[in-house]
Amino acid sequence: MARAAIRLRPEVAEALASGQPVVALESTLIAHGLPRPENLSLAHELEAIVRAEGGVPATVGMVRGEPVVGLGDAEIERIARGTDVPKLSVRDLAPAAACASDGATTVASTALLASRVGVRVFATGGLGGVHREAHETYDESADLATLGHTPIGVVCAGVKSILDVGATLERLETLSVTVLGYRTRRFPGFYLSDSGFAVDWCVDSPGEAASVLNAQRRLHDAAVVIGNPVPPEAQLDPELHRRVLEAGLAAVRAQGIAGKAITPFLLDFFRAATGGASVRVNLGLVRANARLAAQIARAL
Ligand code: PSU
Ligand code: MN
Repeated sequence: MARAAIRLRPEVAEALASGQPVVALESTLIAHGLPRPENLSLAHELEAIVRAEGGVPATVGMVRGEPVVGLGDAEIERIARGTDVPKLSVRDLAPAAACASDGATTVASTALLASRVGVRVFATGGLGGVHREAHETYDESADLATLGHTPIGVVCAGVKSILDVGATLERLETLSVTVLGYRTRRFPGFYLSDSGFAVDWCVDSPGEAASVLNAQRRLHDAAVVIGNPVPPEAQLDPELHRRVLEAGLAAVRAQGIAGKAITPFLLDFFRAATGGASVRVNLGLVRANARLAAQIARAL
């Protein structure tokens, strides 16, 4: 099947050709998940973290209709500073390409584009998943279905705690997505260290995670989620989290927020309601995930 052209930064293409470690990074987190200007400094910082661990960073996004694995610095800035950069899930890639749009890629579209060109590890914050009112709204992130048929390792702090975590784990099981805890048997809870749910498998080192990725590759084409929890001392206070989430979900209903606007709305609601504490947790966990992803890529 002919595939749409994906542009690689030359350094990324060389690293892939010579088997050097490459780590994909997503851009929706940058464009829609974090306040400005921290979003741009984080985007650069994540690339520096990957380099410090001996890896080559490849931030993924769309520039003037071209899907890119390995945005240049000016392109990262364009996506971080742009005022109406659309959030592109997999189904949005084709229309955005056809109208030469810029765009920020979600976990789903980042994983897909990165895996297509041979990148095997990807770092993000928290996966999308089943929303709490999904029994009425059917709102389930395309992240889940895409990971079910995309062979890549995704280092994350679990799924966003604004979601129905139990239902999301059930869907990941149905979709045959492997879920590992990194040095824990508890599934991480994004802003919280522990989501309240257990995982069946645990790895204790980057080498062990790499062994699972290597074994998975010989078996079938689904993602391996590596859940890397925030340390308990760095998590958001669970009681504060509970209260803010309740208020945030009420605001979603009252203001009629729907579809792909819900996740960015709730993340920003948390920022405002926690006086920025949620942003500090989010920045910290994404940095930790980029570091671990680079260590795993090196161990491959
Ligand atoms: N992780 C974060 N912040 C984010 C996201 C992940 O720390 O903003 C983004 C990812 O791009 C993920 C998206 O794919 O949120 C989920 O959006 P939705 O629920 O609309 O599928
Ligand atoms: Mn959704």
